[in-house]
Amino acid sequence: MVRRPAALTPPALLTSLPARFTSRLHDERTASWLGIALGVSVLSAFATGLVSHFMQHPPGWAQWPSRPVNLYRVTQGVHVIGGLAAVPLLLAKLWTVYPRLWQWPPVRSIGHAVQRLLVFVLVGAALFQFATGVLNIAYWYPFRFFFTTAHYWTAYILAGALVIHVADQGAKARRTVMTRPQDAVGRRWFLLTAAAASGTVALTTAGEAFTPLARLAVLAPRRPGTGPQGVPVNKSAAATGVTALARDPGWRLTVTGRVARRVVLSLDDLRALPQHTARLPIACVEGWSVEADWRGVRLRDVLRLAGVSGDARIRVESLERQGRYRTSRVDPPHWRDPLTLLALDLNGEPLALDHGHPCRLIAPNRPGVMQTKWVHRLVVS
Ligand SMILES: Nc1nc2c(c(=O)[nH]1)N[C@H]1C(S)=C(S)[C@@H](COP(=O)(O)O)O[C@H]1N2
Ligand SMILES: [Mo]
Repeated sequence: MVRRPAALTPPALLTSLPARFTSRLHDERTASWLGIALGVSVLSAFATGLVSHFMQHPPGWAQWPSRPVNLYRVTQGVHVIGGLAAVPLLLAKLWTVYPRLWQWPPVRSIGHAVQRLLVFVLVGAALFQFATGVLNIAYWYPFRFFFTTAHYWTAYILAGALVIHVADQGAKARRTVMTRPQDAVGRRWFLLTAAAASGTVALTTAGEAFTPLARLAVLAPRRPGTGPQGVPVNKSAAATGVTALARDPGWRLTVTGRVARRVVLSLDDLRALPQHTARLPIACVEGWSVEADWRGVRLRDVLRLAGVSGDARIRVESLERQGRYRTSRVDPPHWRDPLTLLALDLNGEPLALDHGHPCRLIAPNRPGVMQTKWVHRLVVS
């Protein structure tokens, strides 16, 4: 049995507080409904986030399939748009439960202390994920750590804390929502408002991935129809410092490494090879995606010229001298796919400089960061 220390009396401010939390919405039922909605959104953000992480950093032994073509577009759309839509739900939930912050005595037992600590970890991790996700979409990095790494590892903390929280509170929440509610009207309005706020966020960002809604996507910095050739640009040629090299008529594409023959091709050589068209999306990790008509040479045709065999792994290198996304790895399912192109044209015109002129990689079911622009070398291993 835990004995409550008799000497511990609450400060005057705290004794007066409960009287101020007069709203009946600070109740179990509201908290439970919001908790269930949040649990579902956080877990789907976690699952789709893992897909994105392991597509970009596949372990050596694993290879992703190149189909379905739009898989990554969908998982990343769910991740970003669903994550953003969960923000109003989290704010509503925090408002509902915040009076508990001042409960007295602050800890009743070791179990209670652990439980409270866990809630702080849960809330802290959730706020961190939402804040860093939003800042990353805005390209604003006021922090010293690297976004991707921090967002990835915090996801495990958040998911772990959530699983324990559900194990601890899930049954109670379920019981609460199953019982017949009393005084339901105010609560229903509050929950509907939270749902409407969440729906509004979804509606004003979904157009970044779902083209028919593009005009509504006022909250999305990048959306279909913006940018040269109707496709947004994340990193321009000027920003990466490749302009002069990309415009140089002496540009050549080299295939090297574990090849039967080293191959060197000019832009005219590439245009002289069989040209193919593919309608494929660029699907950025930030959630925006756009479908476009790409035309160019099949990657597998170029590799065949160099006598590359079936299980080879390709590193595509851009003209960029530095930068995290100057190279990308292409595994057999992707380079053998007839839809994987070294694109020379976009939407019926030669590639704009900012889209990767003279030549860029475009492949199905692949994160945007791995659709390397300004390609100049294929290294086979
Ligand atoms: N060389 C190079 N390729 C790159 C990038 C880059 O920074 N450098 N950015 C990538 C990212 S994050 C995306 S989303 C796509 C965007 O292609 P787009 O600008 O043609 O729309 O290009 C990818 N290719
Ligand atoms: Mo991207």
